[in-house]
Amino acid sequence: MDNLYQAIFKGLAPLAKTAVKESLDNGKTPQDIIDESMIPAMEAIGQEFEAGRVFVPNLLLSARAMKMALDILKPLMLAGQTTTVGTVVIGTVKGDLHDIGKNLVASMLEGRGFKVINLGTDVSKERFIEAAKENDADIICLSALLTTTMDYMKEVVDAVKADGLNVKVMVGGAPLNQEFADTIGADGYSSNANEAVVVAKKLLS
Ligand code: B12
Repeated sequence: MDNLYQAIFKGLAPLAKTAVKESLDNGKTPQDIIDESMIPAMEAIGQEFEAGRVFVPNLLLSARAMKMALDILKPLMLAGQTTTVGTVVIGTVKGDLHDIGKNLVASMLEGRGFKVINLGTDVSKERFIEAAKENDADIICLSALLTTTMDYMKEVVDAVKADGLNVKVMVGGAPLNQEFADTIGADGYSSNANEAVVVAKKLLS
């Protein structure tokens, strides 16, 4: 439990900024920092919330600290990139405001050479399709964290098929699994941001 883990867990954004720089100075890569400190801290605060020991404001503070830290790492992950592997449109589906995991997936994809159009949260099927067309996207990535919003993913998949759009759809988010992804007719699924890159590359090949 290093300083960055503590800062995100406690929702202390200024401390998170200092701690992320400290970790970089200590020779850690952005990937190590995300995997070893940031994701575990978010998981831990999530467990505290589920156990009723912390509340929504604590989650918001942790989410803010997480975003601040990620904002510092993002340019470093993009440094030196010249070619684009493919284009991805990503968003959290309609009705859902969770964006931490989705932003991590977006950053990982960007960091590995994808052009990423991040539509944010509460995104409708029409907006996904419109953005995919506008940007000639190869993949649409859908995120959902609520059992009440994950079903909307099927609506997006169906709308993409009905439109005849030549684009793959990849889904993810804590309540999902491969079986759900198969059931709704998604082309790809991953339970985490690192594997999302592997799956996305496979979908393009
Ligand atoms: C932080 C949080 C919030 C924050 C969100 C802040 C933000 N900017 O995102 C706030 C406080 C706003 C919030 C609000 C709510 N939340 Co909330 N929240 C969480 C919490 C604690 C953590 C989520 C998180 O960020 N995890 C960390 C990230 C890194 O993990 P992740 O999102 O799973 O993403 C990873 C993978 O899933 C995957 N992935 C994610 N997206 C994608 C997409 C693709 C394409 C791929 C391939 C992979 C992928 O890769 C990511 C990185 O590895 C979870 C509990 C939990 N343990 O998950 C509850 C949780 C999701 N929330 C819950 C609830 C109920 C709510 C509220 C309804 C609460 C309320 N009463 O108001 C509202 C809903 C608001 C809305 N309309 O969306 C429930 C959902 C229960 C359910 N069955 O649906 C949970 C599970 C908590 C609980 N047990 O009660 N929440």
